[in-house]
Amino acid sequence: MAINYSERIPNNVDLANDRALQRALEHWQPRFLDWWKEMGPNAFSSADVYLRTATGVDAQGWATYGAVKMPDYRWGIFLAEPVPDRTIGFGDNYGQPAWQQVPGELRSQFRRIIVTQGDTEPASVEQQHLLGLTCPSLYDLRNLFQVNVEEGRHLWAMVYLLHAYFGRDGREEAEEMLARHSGDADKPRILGTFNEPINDWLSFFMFTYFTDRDGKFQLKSLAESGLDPLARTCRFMLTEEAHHMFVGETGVGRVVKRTLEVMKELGTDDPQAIRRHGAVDLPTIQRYMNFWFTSSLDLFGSEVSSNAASSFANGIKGRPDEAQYQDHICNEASYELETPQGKEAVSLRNAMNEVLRNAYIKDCEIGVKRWNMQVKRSGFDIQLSLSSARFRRAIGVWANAPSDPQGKAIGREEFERMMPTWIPSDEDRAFVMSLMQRVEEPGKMAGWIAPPERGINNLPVDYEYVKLN
Ligand code: BYC
Repeated sequence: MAINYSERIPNNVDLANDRALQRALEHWQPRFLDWWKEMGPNAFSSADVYLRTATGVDAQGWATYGAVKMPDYRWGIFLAEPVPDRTIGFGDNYGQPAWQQVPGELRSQFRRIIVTQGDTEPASVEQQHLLGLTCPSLYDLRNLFQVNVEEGRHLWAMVYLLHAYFGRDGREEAEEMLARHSGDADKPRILGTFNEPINDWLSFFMFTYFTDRDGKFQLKSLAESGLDPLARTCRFMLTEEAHHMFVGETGVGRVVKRTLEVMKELGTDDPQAIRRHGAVDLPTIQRYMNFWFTSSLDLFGSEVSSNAASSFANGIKGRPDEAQYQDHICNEASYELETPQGKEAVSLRNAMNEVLRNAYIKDCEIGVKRWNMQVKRSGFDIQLSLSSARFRRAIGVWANAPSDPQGKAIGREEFERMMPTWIPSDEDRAFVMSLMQRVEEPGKMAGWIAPPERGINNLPVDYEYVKLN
């Protein structure tokens, strides 16, 4: 299924044959570009960036590489190939043909979920708006921009659905996507994490490790949706998303590696000595992990959610890899939930957010294990870890239950007093910021991060991935 690049909006949805939709999207396109120029990585508009662009949605076509100036990147609409005779895989409509249009009675629920998903995409570009100015290498700069243009494309994916299936309401929502802004006091982004500043690269790597991974799980559950165009859009988005998490996992891994080199060289794990040597001590890395992991846990919503139950029942949002389960209806099963008041059995449908969150936590553990292997191989007796899912929660049953990072209940006063030792303090942030100096010589790395093991698309690490012009 080739993508038609001769049109103003590249697409594989036969846009040329739906003139009204095409006109509506062509009307939105210049607004998107204005937003990109204002809120995107605008200091680098004239740079040539070695980017991958999709030219097809199959294995051969979706990763074509070449030098592109970001404002000329071809944002478009790409859906994965349809599955012939696809049926709905879960909920009360199990086994019925997947929908090609939105059922009238589910319209507002679908719209709400598509808007929430869509809102995160431009939010992340806004959060990362200034990061390029302090890149640790051209390799990293290119990865940042790859992530940014693809988040822009993921916004296109959701805006296409809003325009194509939700009429005037959808068009209004598409406008609002560009009117809310990350961290804006009056019109913030919808979900908490997407209003947190990302001013330094350690935060960027944590965000791409922890928060993009929430994206993976949310997209996987929407890829199961009974609404076929939504499912196909999300399936294609997931191919792009994998690179974002790679950037996070290898990014944190390279920071850890450099720290271990400094620890070996100095023969100490003293944080101040390591900092004086220009690397990030492991306890600081742990605090950054605590911050972004706990914030991302909130993105799954409340443990008990009637919204989640009705999304599942109605065939709107399934579980990641729904085929792995025996029971796709879940109207009788229950789920044992831990709450501050003790164990509580709730209906499985009501606990769907928690099912997703637990799958996410397991996935987060994989990278942490890899980082810890590096520490162990270096001969140090320190381990990084994920905090408890009860810690520092703002959404759900644990929201007003102060605990330490291990999940042990503590008093509010102790919780507040200890917080600067559990998540980055102002001093930690100032120190990490002080390391953020731009390195722009091909192949050179900032002193706080190790080089990557290999370059992009079989090119050497010292390739000039961004020509700054
Ligand atoms: N912050 O019934 P509940 C990604 C709201 S990341 C603020 O528990 P529900 C990406 C909730 O909206 C993936 N508010 O919620 C990553 C609701 O408000 P309303 C993003 C929150 O509906 C990196 C109220 O609390 N995709 O793609 O069961 C870079 C009651 O909550 C938060 C999606 O999220 C929060 N953290 O589930 C770029 C998928 N959490 O409506 C991109 C679409 C909850 O009552 N969204 N609230 O005013 C959903 O599936 C669901 O909306 C949620 C929440 C999972 C978010």
